[in-house]
Parts: sequence; structure tokens; C-alpha cells
Amino acid sequence: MTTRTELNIDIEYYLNKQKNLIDNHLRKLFEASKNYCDPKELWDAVRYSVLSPGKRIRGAFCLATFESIKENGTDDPDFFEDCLTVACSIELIHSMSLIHDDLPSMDNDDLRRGKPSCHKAFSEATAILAGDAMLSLAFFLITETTKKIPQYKKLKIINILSKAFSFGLVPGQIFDLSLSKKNCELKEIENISKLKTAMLIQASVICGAIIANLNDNEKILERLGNFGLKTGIAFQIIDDILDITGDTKTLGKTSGKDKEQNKPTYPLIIGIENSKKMAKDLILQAKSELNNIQIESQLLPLIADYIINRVR
Ligand code: GRG
Repeated sequence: MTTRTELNIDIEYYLNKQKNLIDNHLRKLFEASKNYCDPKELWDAVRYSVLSPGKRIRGAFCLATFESIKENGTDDPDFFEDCLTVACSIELIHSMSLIHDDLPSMDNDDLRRGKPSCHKAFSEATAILAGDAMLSLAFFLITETTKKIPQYKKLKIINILSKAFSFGLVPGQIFDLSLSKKNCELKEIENISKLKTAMLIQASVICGAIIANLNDNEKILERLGNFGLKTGIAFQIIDDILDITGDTKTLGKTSGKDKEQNKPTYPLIIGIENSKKMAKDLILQAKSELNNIQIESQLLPLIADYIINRVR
């Protein structure tokens, strides 16, 4: 049985624990859906991609927000389990975006999470279709396997996630692919980071809050949304820095890719130190959004701080 995670713990320990919960729950969800999972090649590609060792930071944001807000009626462990299912759906959406991002027509990368990218391990057609299956599986799981979330909240969650995907990730990717170093301004990079990265992190935080019964409190949802958006932009800035300072083995993806592709990023435009400062400032602003909210733990600010210090 899954229970609420203890609070006031070391954040790396907490994140590792949430990662294991998400990984195990994904396996359980696949086991429960195995009668639908045909043909084998397609679902092997789906499992290969989503069960590869990602950090699960978006799922953790959803769970941490839920755990930070104990509103009436959500103490039942079934709510935590439902939140875990939504966290898995978010990780499916994120993982499918990585499959498509690695395709030859996009970023063309052979390595992901320390393993051959999906189109290298399988075929390009299977990778495209695995991504398509994962995107719709995410929404299927929310409607089919959650037990306690009322229907209207499921609709709200699906609305938020599909909005982040259609109006965030996909346009962000289009803008990203069309960037050229010559005529790029910082505000374009900021917009792309917001769309392709921050909107899904923002959606993860808001989904956790909705499951925790905060759906009617627009003011708090807005503050949590701002927290997620600012933290998400900082996450992308650190990602850009790690592309320069990190090594392929630690990152699990090819380092130096942005330079190789002549892609403008925060550190390429304003330098590494200014980029670090910008990320730190964003995290401070993000944490200040939480100041007037009754939350029961330091989980969200601690995850935000972890993002600044991450090495992968
Ligand atoms: C439907 C065509 C289509 C796809 C979606 C490809 C795409 C559109 C969007 C790409 C969005 C993208 C790759 C954003 C980058 C975000 C980012 C920083 C990814 C790395 O996230 P981590 O570090 O990765 O959390 P892990 O592996 O730990 O999960």
C-alpha cells in the first residue's frame, strides 16, 4: 500500500524515494493494462522509454504539492495513490516529448538517459508511434485507473495537461527548432524555456494542488502556478548550463549538443555566471510566491533549491 511520504527529510532522499514510487507505480500500471498492450514491439518501446532512469522531477513536483497541502478529505491513502497515477501520466507525457525530441528530424540525438534513444533501440516509425501511444495513455490512465478523484477534477487535470502540451511543449519545440544564433534575443530564449519546459512543470504543481482539494482557490492556484513557471524556467537555464559544463556519462545524454548545433541558449548569450545568477534569482522569486500560502512543509522550496544545485 502507498502512504503519504514523511515530511522534513533530506530533499535528495525524498526525491529518490518519490522516483522509486513513480517507477514502481508505472510498472504496476503497465501490468494492469497488459491485456491491451499489443503489438509487443510498440509496448516494448513505450516501456523502454518511460522506465529508463529519468529523474522524475515533474512527477515529484505533483506529489510534493499534494503532500504540502493537506486540505480536508485527502488524508485517505487512495488520494495519494491517485496522485501517483497522475504523476506517472505526467512522466509519460514528458518521456514521449523526449522520444520525439531525439528524432532525426528534431534534435537528432542517439543517447537518452544513458541508453540508445528510442528510435535507435527500435525503429524511427516505432519511436514516433510509441510517443503517440504514451501521450494518449497518459490521459487514459487518469480517466481509467484513479479511484477517488471526482470526474470534474479529472477533467480539470486533463484540461491543464493538454493545454501545457498543445500550447506549451509543441509550440516551444517549433520555436526551438527555428532558432538561429544570428538574430536571437534573450526574450526569445525565455519564451521558449517557458513553453517547452516550464509549462509542464507548472502543470505538475497545479495538478498536485487540485488533487489536494485546492481547485476552487484561484488565488493560491495562481501563486503555485507562478512558482512552477519560474522554477521551470530556472530548470531550463540549468539544463543549458549543464550542456556545457556536464559530461555525457553523468548527464545520460550527449553533452555539448547546443554548441554543436549552434543553438543559442542562456549561457551562450549571456555567459555561464550570468545564467547561474538568473536561475538563482528566478528560484528566489519562485519561493516568494509561496510566502502567503498555508503549506505544511518545505518540500516545494527545497525541490526548487535542488534544481539550482543539480548536476544531471
Ligand atoms: C507531439 C511532436 C510532439 C512532441 C512534443 C518534442 C517536443 C514536442 C517537445 C520537447 C520538449 C523538450 C525536449 C523540452 C526539454 C525539457 C528538458 C529540460 C528535458 C530534460 O528533462 P529532465 O532533465 O530529463 O527532467 P529526465 O531524463 O531526468 O526525465
